[in-house]
Amino acid sequence: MLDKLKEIEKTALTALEAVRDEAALEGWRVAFLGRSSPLMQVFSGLGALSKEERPVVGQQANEVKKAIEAAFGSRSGEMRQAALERSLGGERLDVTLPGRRVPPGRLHPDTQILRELYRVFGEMGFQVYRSREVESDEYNFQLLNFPVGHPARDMQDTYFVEAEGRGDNPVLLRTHTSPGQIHAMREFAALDPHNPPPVRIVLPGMVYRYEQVDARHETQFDQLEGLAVGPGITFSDLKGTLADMARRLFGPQTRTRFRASFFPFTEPSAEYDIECFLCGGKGCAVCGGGWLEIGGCGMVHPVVLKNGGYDPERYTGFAFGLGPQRIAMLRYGISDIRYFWENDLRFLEQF
Ligand code: FA5
Repeated sequence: MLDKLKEIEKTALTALEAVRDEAALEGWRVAFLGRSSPLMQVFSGLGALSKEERPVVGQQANEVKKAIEAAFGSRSGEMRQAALERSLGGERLDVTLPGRRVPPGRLHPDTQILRELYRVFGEMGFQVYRSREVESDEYNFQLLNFPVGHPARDMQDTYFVEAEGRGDNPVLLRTHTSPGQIHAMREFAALDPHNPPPVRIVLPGMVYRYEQVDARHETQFDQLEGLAVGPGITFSDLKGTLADMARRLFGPQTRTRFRASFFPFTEPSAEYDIECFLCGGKGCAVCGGGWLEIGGCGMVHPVVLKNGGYDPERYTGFAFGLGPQRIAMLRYGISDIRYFWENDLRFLEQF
């Protein structure tokens, strides 16, 4: 029986050398490893052998089976490789060569900081609300209490898209995210015009201004607007919310300050600064004078509340407009805002 097994192995391996294609290989597999192959018959006949013979023959049969299977595996691997090479026009494919590293993608620092801001404000109960980038003069200015010809419009030099035939309501690229306040309030107020629900939202997005570009000013940048409207909201709520945001982003020791300012759509209004912790408030390339202006804010003007569908006798609210890129500059120690949209990999790969 042992001789027979040796013979089976020899015949199988010799026959394999003559195999040239997939069909022949399959035929060979059926002949030497299939259910009615001589080897399998040895296995099925084991029960008829004597107690002494059975383990010896069984072990030998297993070894022959392993050898035949290994030969089948390597032959079928060779044939697959040959087929691959044929499909590549005869080019040799070295599967042992290490692959070429594809550098992993990463999030732009601006996206990273925006996501962090969504998280921080989300923890405080604010929802993200998206509004359009192409606006009308009415929404970008008039409903926000900038009448036509008002000098405060000079604060935001505007790119117009279409002016002809539109009188006092040209189409423009929004100069700030504040027009989203009106869209949002109107949408919320429409849910229940006699009893509009409270609003607590942040509105992210690109804004455009015809600016003199420098280390802290771009012509295209983004803002994160915040709006909270409800009965009894006060300036303390605004201060608490922004101070808390800075501490959640930069740590509990972060110092912030409010400076009185003017915006037609808030009263009172303030600028909001964070002390530059890169230089400890001494003044450096990132902040300029020790504090970095992060945003404008204030209590929503009664005219704006009314334009949004909220009765200023019953509701008050606060709003703010932050510069996420300015926040990212502080967070990562970036000294020039122009790096953000230059798409220089040496800059982007650092985040
Ligand atoms: C405004 O745009 C107001 N809409 C903000 C506001 C909203 C006030 C709600 C009150 C209530 P301002 O022009 O100051 O304000 O811009 C707000 C922030 O955007 C600035 O503090 C700064 O962080 C950022 N910013 C302004 N101009 C530029 C610019 N050219 N490049 C980069 N960031 C800018």
